[in-house]
Amino acid sequence: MNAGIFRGRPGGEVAVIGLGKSGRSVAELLARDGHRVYASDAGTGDAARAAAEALRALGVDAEAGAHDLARIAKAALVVASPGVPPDAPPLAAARGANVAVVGEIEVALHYLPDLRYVAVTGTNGKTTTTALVGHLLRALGLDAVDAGNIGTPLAELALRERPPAWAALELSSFQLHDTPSVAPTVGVVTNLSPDHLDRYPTLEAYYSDKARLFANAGGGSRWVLNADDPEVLALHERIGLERVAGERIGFTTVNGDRAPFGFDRQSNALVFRGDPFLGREELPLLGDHNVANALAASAAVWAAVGRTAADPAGFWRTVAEALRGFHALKHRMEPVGTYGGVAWINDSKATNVSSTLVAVKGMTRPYVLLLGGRHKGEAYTALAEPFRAHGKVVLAYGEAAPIVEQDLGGLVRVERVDGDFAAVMARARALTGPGDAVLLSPACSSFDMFRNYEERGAEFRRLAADSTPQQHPQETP
Ligand code: UMA
Repeated sequence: MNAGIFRGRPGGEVAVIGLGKSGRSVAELLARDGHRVYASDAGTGDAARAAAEALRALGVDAEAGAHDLARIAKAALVVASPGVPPDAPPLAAARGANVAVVGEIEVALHYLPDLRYVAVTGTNGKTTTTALVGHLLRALGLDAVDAGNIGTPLAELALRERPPAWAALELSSFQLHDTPSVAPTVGVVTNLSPDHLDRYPTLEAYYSDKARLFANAGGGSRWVLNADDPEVLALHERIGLERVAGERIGFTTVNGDRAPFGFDRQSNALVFRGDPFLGREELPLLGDHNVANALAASAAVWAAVGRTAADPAGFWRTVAEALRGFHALKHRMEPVGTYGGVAWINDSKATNVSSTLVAVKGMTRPYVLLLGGRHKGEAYTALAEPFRAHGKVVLAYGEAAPIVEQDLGGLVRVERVDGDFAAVMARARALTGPGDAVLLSPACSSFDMFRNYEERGAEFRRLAADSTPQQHPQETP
């Protein structure tokens, strides 16, 4: 039995809070190692019940529909799922009883002592950057898997008979909050802007969690940082560090003098120390933000393995070839089809205002913007000016509709749709014609209408196609 994570209270029970993906994997991992595990989820739905049943079959004492707070207060260790807010009753009970609380990633890292990993955090672009890093590592011949916030819990890798040697690990601020041992081979910060203000009391608190990436920086650490973002460059100060130990490697899309990895607009190429390694038009991703993501990922794999490559020219050839073959991810500016001349674009992953800003700035044809869902605390006003360039109408929907209307109503044309998501889609269809687009880039979470952003994106895709069954999707321009 592996007792190291128990910080002086070995022998007791481990309480796992939440039976989503991470809770399920980590409960299984701990039980397999011989620990007594009590896993609970407040949810009463089918998913929570099924998860509890599956875990019971593995010897975990699992329950759906309630948390036994007294039992949690007596645990040796509490493992929190990232979606459980710190002030939720089970975590408050643990803290009140001085029980250590860690996240699933912390436990998984403990069981993966030999894992080398590139940890990617930031407000936007971290999923695409993580996918790019994993794709590049594999192209370079390494045994690498994408994990963390991108979708596969790290604990799931620890459960494998043969865990991978490398991981491209996306870390959200929620995950960083509870991962005191984080010590990546290479750490990446893509950019920073306000997000999750529904969960964090202040922006400072959100940035401080991001800064925990640097908590165990040492002489051998390597940090890939967005040199165009002053918040990123000063992030370490949020946890009281004057400087971060290790090497800092910058990337820039603005000014090549700032950093070794850059976008040279004159030659329209991605460059390393002035030498081009990929033409911009060869990167099959839209928007400058994706140039930044590709630079960040290239810098990360250079820092991880490229700098010591026996054949540097071969390294850059492989990186370029892999970048050329990368495909856009689902729910991120994903064209789902053109029906009756209207292009439908799924950017359901845009769950904050800065992410929607990126999408709006990337639009080049007239469009209707679907904006709404569960409000996360940010104002929507910043969207007005870029929206005016090509936007026709903002359709405000879901719980956030009145706030969207209030913020944008006087600035651009806003229409409120009070019905369900099908009603929103029907209204978008009525307002568009050949040559137009419908953009779902909601700047809100999906939880008022859907289980998650993936379900929202899938419904968008389905309804877009469903509306015009007589027509077939064509390539989106
Ligand atoms: N719950 C309780 N008690 C509470 C509160 C919640 O039992 O008091 C339960 C809920 O009923 C639910 C579970 O806890 O069943 C919540 O689990 P979770 O939301 O942590 O879900 P997982 O399936 O474990 O997914 C998590 C990440 N989710 C969140 O951070 C919200 C996934 O990121 C991640 O892919 C997965 O772990 C694997 O690492 C998703 C996400 O939305 C994509 N991330 C946010 C984002 O990108 O903005 C941060």
